[in-house]
Amino acid sequence: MGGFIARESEKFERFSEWFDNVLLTARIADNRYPVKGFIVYLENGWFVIERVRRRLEELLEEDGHLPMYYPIVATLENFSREAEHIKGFMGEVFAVGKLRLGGEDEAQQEAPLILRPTSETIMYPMFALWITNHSDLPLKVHQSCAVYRYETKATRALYRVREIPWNEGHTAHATGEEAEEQLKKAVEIYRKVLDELGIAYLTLRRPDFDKFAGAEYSIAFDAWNPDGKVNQVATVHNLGTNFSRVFGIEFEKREGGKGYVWQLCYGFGYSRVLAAIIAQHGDDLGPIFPPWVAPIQVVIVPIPYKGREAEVYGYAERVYELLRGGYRVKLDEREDMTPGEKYYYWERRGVPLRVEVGPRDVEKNAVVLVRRDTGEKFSVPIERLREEVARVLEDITRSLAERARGKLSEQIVDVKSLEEGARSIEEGKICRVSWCGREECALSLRNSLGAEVRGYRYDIEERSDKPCTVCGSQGRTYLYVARAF
Ligand code: PR8
Repeated sequence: MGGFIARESEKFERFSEWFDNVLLTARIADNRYPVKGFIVYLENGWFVIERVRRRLEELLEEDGHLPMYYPIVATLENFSREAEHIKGFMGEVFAVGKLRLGGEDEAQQEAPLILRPTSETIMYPMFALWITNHSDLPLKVHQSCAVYRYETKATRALYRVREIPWNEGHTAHATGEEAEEQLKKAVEIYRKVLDELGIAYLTLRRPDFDKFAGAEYSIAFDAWNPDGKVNQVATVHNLGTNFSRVFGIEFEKREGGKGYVWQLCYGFGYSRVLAAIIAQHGDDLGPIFPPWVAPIQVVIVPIPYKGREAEVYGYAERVYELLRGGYRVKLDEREDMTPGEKYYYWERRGVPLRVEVGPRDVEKNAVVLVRRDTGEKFSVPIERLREEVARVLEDITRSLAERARGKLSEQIVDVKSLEEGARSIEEGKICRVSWCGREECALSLRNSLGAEVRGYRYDIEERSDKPCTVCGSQGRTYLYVARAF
């Protein structure tokens, strides 16, 4: 039986309204909390984040990262030790201290603490205590927590928040080469999770003027968004010995003598990944959750005809029992709603698969499966139910990913001139621009196109044989330029 092509014009034409609406109706998040940049994660949004968190942590731990938890506060003194780091973050730090009550002696006030905007300066003094010998290396730790940034750019639910739920990984190595090897593994782990979610993204090496504060260089995952603004969902930074020198993380080398450790840090933004899932896979009805993270994977809707209610409900129970052990399944037996209202209700909550059971299905010993992503409907004999559900859910995962990748390549355009680039940015495109490799040309692109230079490809080597779009000299590679959240 046929289906329909999912309609998704809303998110491309009116992204903000569409997104805000979806967050509430699908019970993902509520943005009305009265402190700017802080939101409430509702049951479905938090469920998805939890699933993603567990998968990411599993992969990190398989790779030898130790789970730890560090304090949420640091002294200003520690935070200020790495010069570039503090320069990059100082404008975004929340300070905390004892609430001053009337009449209290001001002289007794302690120096304010800072709320972690990221944890390098909290973890690394401890690393210095733990690492003394080459046998203590590598050290790899991770934690899922929230960090706090007093963002000055416009805040936006999930995309740019001031309380940021993330996972951060931090590693220390004996040599620069070992750190480089680990960097590739970290990129691989992030790629795996994003790929399993069917999110389509570019893996870019950021230009030097946009690297993480205190890093040698930064790799970023930029996911596409329907409005054309890219969404940086994760980053991996090579810190070199910049932090180990100021925090004194020194060790006895195997070959004798002392050395500073080589470090990496990487962060995976859970709220932005959730935003990417919603924005890339969703349609006019709402979100479509990839089955492995969906709060409800299968919903069963009975279609009770007059006089045959007991028969249909009994059969629906049987279907429920068959699926219950293997899936997150919901049997919707509400009596005050029609089947049609129930379809709409669960579609808007992103449930990837619906099972319909009516009197005819009871007679045939079958059920009807309906895919949320394509609307495709088909009848399945009950004895093949479990394997068909598995097959269809897998196919939904695959097809969401494929569709998202297709959109990414549609969004990227090759531009030959600055005027064409500026126009394309206005149309919500990601521009690919031939570049000579000089920083001043990259900076000039930012101004001419009115967008951000996101960097060049890290996953593949892209050689340009065209002239640099800015200065006309021989191009070396391509830069990706886009607006960003
Ligand atoms: C680091 N240190 O800090 P990063 N709203 C939502 N997500 C955000 C926001 C925000 N305001 N700011 C950042 N993120 C390094 C690596 C330890 C971990 C998310 O790196 O500053 C983004 O997905 O690049 C970003 O890629 C990630 O946190 C890491 O932040």
